[in-house]
Amino acid sequence: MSVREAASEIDYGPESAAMAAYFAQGEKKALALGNRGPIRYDGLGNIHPDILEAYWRCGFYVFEDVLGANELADIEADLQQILERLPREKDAAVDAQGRPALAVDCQAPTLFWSKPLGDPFGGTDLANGRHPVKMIEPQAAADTPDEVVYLILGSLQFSDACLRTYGHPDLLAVAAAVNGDDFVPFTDALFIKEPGLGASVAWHQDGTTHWDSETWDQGSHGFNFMGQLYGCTPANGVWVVPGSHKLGKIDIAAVVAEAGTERLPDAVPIICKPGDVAITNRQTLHGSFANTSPDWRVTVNMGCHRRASILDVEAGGLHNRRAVYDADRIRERSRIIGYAIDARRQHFPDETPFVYKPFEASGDSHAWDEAARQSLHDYNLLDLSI
Ligand SMILES: O=C(O)CCC(=O)C(=O)O
Repeated sequence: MSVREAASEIDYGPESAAMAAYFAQGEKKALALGNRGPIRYDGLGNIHPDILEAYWRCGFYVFEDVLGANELADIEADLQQILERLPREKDAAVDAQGRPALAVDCQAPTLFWSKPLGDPFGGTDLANGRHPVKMIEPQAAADTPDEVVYLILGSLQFSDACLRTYGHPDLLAVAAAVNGDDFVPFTDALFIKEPGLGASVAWHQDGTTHWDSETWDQGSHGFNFMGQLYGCTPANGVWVVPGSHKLGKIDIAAVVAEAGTERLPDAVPIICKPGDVAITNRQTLHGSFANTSPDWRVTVNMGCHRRASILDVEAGGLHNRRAVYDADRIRERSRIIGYAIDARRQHFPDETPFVYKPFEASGDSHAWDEAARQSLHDYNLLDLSI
């Protein structure tokens, strides 16, 4: 069975017409921003300055056609395995076939559940209270499960294909151009927004640490790459308020109150085809609606920081336990970059692999093999959440 089996559209009840108009207007505005296209380089081999200008202006950019058909097929095959191995219900130790379920032996926060079309974080104190307003929770169909997994952290331990995407040389070149040659990982995730089931992620800004820092700027809290397996639409994708990453900490409750609706008038959807990869500044005001559409949205999410934003900073809470991120922890967590590059080199031998400058300088080398795969169990205990 393909994970893409069709589902029927769920509506927003009395809000349906307003949602449809919002989606249509948002899409039009998004496509006029001038922040999309293939990853391009200038004559010196640097990421093209026009791309960086548009990214810093808007707070997001859509890189088109980054992942080819074979790579997408590999990700889809891994996704299928992951879905089959999920606990058959929340807190179950086994999957639908009675086998030990995915992640039951993980200590790190790994599987995130929600009621169908719910908003598990909005209007709660969870995640340092960063999602102050609840989104609309449309009524799901009667025959849906009580809860579904919509987010998997530490996802690279479950998918070689996602690991290889992480090692994509053009994406890593973008990471270096935005966060510096010594960029570091943050967290990795799969967002799974199943049609008629997928939860919303209420409006929020991601950062928790540097808002009041003297050195705060528009890039202090890094970015997320969002690789799209099936593409994303206004109905199932992430929405962003362009330019909001420059504004500092936003009073989100006040913004929603002033708008009189969670359909924030300045927000636009990230629109992608299968194989496009968006980059989104974590300081932008962003969120996503419950997936009432008939289309799957599966995002391979790869977070990335500036080393200077992390080194010797004490933080944590949502993705990992509170800790001071010293150089040893950063080096250990950064192994994933080395493994990803090597896994990709083995699978795509005709591609020129990315050279990660910190490993070139330190002489660290990372061979992707079975022992390395085993060593990734629970690797996200060392996530670098700020
Ligand atoms: O993919 C989504 O729906 C939400 C993503 C998000 O909020 C994030 O990556 O910070």
